[in-house]
Amino acid sequence: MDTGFIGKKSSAAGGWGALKSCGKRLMQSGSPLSGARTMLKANQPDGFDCPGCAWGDPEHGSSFEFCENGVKAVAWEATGKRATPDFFAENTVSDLRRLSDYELELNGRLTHPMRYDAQTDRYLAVSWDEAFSEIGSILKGLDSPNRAEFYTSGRASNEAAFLYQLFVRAYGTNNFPDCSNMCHEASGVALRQSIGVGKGTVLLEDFEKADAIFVIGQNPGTNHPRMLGDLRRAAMRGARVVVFNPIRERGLERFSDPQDKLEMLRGGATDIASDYLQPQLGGDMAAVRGMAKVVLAAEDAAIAAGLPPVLDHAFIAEHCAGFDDYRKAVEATSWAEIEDQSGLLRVDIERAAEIYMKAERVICTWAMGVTQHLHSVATIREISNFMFLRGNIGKPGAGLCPVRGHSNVQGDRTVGINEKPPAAFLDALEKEFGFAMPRADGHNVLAAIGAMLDGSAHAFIGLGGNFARATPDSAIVEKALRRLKLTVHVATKPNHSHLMPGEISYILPCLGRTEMDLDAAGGSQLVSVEDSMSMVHGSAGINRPASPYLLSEVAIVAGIAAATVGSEKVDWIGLAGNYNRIRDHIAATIPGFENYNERLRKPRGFHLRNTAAHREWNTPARKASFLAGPLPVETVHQRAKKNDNLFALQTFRSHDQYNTTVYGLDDRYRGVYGERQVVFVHPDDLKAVGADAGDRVDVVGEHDDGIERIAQDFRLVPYDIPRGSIAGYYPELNVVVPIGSAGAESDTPTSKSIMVSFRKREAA
Ligand SMILES: Nc1nc2c(c(=O)[nH]1)N[C@H]1C(S)=C(S)[C@@H](COP(=O)(O)OP(=O)(O)OC[C@H]3O[C@@H](n4cnc5c(=O)[nH]c(N)nc54)[C@H](O)[C@@H]3O)O[C@H]1N2
Ligand SMILES: Nc1nc2c(c(=O)[nH]1)N[C@H]1C(S)=C(S)[C@@H](COP(=O)(O)OP(=O)(O)OC[C@H]3O[C@@H](n4cnc5c(=O)[nH]c(N)nc54)[C@H](O)[C@@H]3O)O[C@H]1N2
Ligand SMILES: [Mo]
Repeated sequence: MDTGFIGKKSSAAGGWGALKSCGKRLMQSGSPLSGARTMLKANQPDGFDCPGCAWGDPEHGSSFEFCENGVKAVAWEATGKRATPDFFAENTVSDLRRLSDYELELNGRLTHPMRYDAQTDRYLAVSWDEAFSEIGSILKGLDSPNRAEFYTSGRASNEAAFLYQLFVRAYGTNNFPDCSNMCHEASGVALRQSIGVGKGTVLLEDFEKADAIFVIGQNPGTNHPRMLGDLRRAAMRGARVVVFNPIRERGLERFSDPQDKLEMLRGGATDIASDYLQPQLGGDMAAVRGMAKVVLAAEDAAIAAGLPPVLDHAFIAEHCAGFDDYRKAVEATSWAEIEDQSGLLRVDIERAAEIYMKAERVICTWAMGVTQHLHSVATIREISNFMFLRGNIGKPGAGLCPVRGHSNVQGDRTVGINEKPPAAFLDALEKEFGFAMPRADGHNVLAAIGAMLDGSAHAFIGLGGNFARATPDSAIVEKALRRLKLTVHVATKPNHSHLMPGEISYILPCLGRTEMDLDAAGGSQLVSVEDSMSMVHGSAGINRPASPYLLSEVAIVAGIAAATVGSEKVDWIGLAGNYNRIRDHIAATIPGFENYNERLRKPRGFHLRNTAAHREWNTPARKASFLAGPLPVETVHQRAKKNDNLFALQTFRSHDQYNTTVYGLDDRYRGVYGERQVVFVHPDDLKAVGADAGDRVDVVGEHDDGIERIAQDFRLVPYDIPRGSIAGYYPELNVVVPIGSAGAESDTPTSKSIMVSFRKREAA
């Protein structure tokens, strides 16, 4: 579709555009040569884990194993710019608050621990000792440990995260709001119910064997570019790639692999998706149910005609529970419901189902387009049901693959960042460390926000991340943070959460992934991370630290812990001086980490065994469980389409950002340049509301809780998107994402289906 006035879109994802962008980033980093040398160590056995995404690393890596957006992530961290105490002296916090996320982070790396001075409205440099001791004394002074919220962003290493959870539990609470509460929580919840383990079942090698790969609600061209290499190889050997996405994402259509020299020289590109279905927002459960309906009907027809069965009867009989109820639920769902909710035609669903039935081995991947809805858990259960029909789990080339976001978000959960910790894990910690662990469930992200709003929370500690910008209702969360007694942010660069200080507030600057981390004896030491395929491997930085005053995240956690709970029961500082000792504790308390220190040093690390991949089912029924249920009565989109000026809004990522970190103002693959305040709308919807392309509007939240939510001044961009669905960028649109709308069972904010309307702005 010709979208007229917006800029030219790249014709294929990747390719020379991506290489050009890499060069530009390395130049901007201030030291292109050391930047290039840094990139050669990305995701290599002896290098660091790219802080970009959680996609796996191949066994026989190419000489470089990174992508355009990995380069951005690394250049962003390896910048020559510094946000020094002088910078904070020159700018009041109120001044800084007027900067955009992009402008703020452009100031570079933090160099000193900083404490907020309310009198002058400025951050002033302090010593680490002062910082630790004041933070410790405030935490000790709270009347209950449950008054503090301990946030984690998914970049923290296993070592930092394990020490952090140990400290927080020694302090006495399970309040662990975590970025995964806003991310893949629904995947964990649903997969534990369906297959008994909350992680994906495939390895990277399975992508070489699959006959069909279903990619649902995910934009790997931007968010997991190395995955495109695997999809491309699959497409080239004839595997079908079936995409479900309301938007035609460029990377899923055509991709030119910068790692393929011939393709680059010929200026060629490979078609990725063989079939591209554009469902309505929140329509995936209906679409998958539709495919299941086709499969079950084909089974009946095959039996009647005396042909071989379509279902994998041996798998269902030996491994599954609940099949009969599921069959009834599918039969009870009408095509009218399926078509209306999915926004897809029956013939298109049938075509996708044909591909599924012809394939012996199918992988299904998904990300935020599936997990950030009201009925995400039910949708993922439905994906599992569908995959069970033909035994597509626990065999080579087949399986379930939630593609994680942050580079160690999966590992953080594995090592204990969990507001609802399993009893067996707490028992193991008690045995290892000899003191009692808190047993009551703690707060997730939405509960932590609730506690800040009702005044029961008094302190917030953030191990990385940008809580105030990543969470829904950012305007409300900002006020809540500023009412706290203590706010502490461990960070590499200044961000807006730092500018919402509580009564006492600290910014504690830490080493990044790419930087050398020295042990007590002055030797360089390793941390470790777990990718989406449950591979645990080491990561050692190679760059000189951005400032001599930085501490590692592990050392910062240890400093706060020692000042808060004392060192009688745990030798915090000693552990921070030698991460091997932390790993020994992990090995002693968490299954799968036996001989951790030794296995970590193998080239690709080691794999954490996934029970479901071996067809062992830790579900209540001890089987792979078909979990039936009706479709949602009505999705936000179905409600919105009854009224011309109501829309279902999804908030997603541009090609030039890492979550709340904005690298630049372009979104090359979608043809947007130099701005982020845009909303993508179907041309007929523009007509229906009497607007023209390019008009500026306020996006008004229509969640019916009486709260006024307005995102001001967005430009309307006509786009190939289903009618009634619109899209725009996070975090700018988080002011209209309501905290009161959360996924059933996952409690994840519904960032991909928000009811909004447009209000025209007067021409300036
Ligand atoms: N460069 C870069 N890499 C990243 C990140 C980043 O910001 N930048 N973030 C990291 C993190 S934390 C995460 S979680 C991942 C996120 O990776 P993605 O899940 O790819 O992230 P989003 O940009 O939110 O894209 C969601 C995709 O789902 C589609 N979608 C939205 N709603 C629906 C729906 O109802 N149904 C279907 N079928 N599709 C839908 C959107 O059109 C879009 O293509 O990426 C990680 N990697
Ligand atoms: N509307 C809407 N909201 C969303 C989403 C959405 O799709 N739509 N996506 C959600 C998802 S999937 C996620 S994961 C969350 C992300 O939420 P967060 O994890 O809280 O946010 P990030 O933007 O990834 O965090 C960026 C900050 O991390 C710090 N940082 C970077 N590297 C390091 C490091 O090595 N160590 C430390 N200590 N700090 C570091 C930097 O200071 C930077 O400012 O947002 C969620 N919010
Ligand atoms: Mo995420």
